[in-house]
Amino acid sequence: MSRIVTVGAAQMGPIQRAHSRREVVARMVEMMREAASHRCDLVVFPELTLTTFFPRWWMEDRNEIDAFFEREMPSNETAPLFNEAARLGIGFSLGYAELTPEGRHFNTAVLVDKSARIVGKYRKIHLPGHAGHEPWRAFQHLEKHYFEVGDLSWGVWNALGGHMGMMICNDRRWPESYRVMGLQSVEMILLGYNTPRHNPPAPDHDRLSEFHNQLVMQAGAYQNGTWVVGVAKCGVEEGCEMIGGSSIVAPTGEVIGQALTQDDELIVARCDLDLTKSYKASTFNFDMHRQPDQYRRIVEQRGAVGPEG
Ligand code: ING
Repeated sequence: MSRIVTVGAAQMGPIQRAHSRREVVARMVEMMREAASHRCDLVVFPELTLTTFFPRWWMEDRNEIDAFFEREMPSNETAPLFNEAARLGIGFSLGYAELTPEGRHFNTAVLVDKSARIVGKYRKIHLPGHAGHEPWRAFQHLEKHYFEVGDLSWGVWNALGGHMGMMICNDRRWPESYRVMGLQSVEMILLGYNTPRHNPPAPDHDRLSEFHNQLVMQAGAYQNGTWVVGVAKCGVEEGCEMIGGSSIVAPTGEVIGQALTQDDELIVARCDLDLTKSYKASTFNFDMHRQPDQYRRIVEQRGAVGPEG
């Protein structure tokens, strides 16, 4: 018995500041159609898919900033994607900058079923970078300036044939993100990322960007007995190179599909959700092996405190 979900990881190449949402959505519809030709059940789009990665700039004008946000989803510009998905009978996940009616700003992702209904929402919790303008940097990384910390935790939804969860970009570097969903029996985690190759505070890490990207997704998949689909927005955006390496990772920890370019590229894989079972029943049988009363420090303490106190 197997429960196959055919997944399309829709890696997006660069989106320049001048690119309209209409142009971007047209590219996404094209990839949705290609996914349909491969009989995909589900397409995963990157983080902040609709615009260039604007946290690379310091902005103060409220209107200039809010122009990068979506007030509704779907909107006039994104409706063609929802309509095409419904026509093709394909579910998808989509990352975008959310501006709520109450005026709150989040880095958000939605899970959309095969009839284009939004069945899940996640708001990014681990916001990397910095909150203030730091001109010494080659480019800014101001997610802490533009977004609030997400307030929806990490949910898992029974949709698209299995237990689906979402996280966004920097979340994938933190084991807690995977484990919160692992404790909800997640079978496939959908995530998008925008990862500059250069990390100004730690330039010696730059050469390891792709390795760290793989390492965290493979570890998260194996340690929680789940599929992980990580999808990049990549290439050179406004002079800033972002890594590709979109990957489909099995619960075994093995990468079974990977992008080769830094452009729009669809990676397709047939993912058997029942591959998760042997890990959840043995090595990572949480109920049998975990000792939560020994883990209190993880929840009660934020920063590290050494033995010298
Ligand atoms: N981007 C990066 C990421 O976590 C980053 C930020 C880059 C962190 C390099 C560490 C090293 O992939 C986003 N958008 O979170």
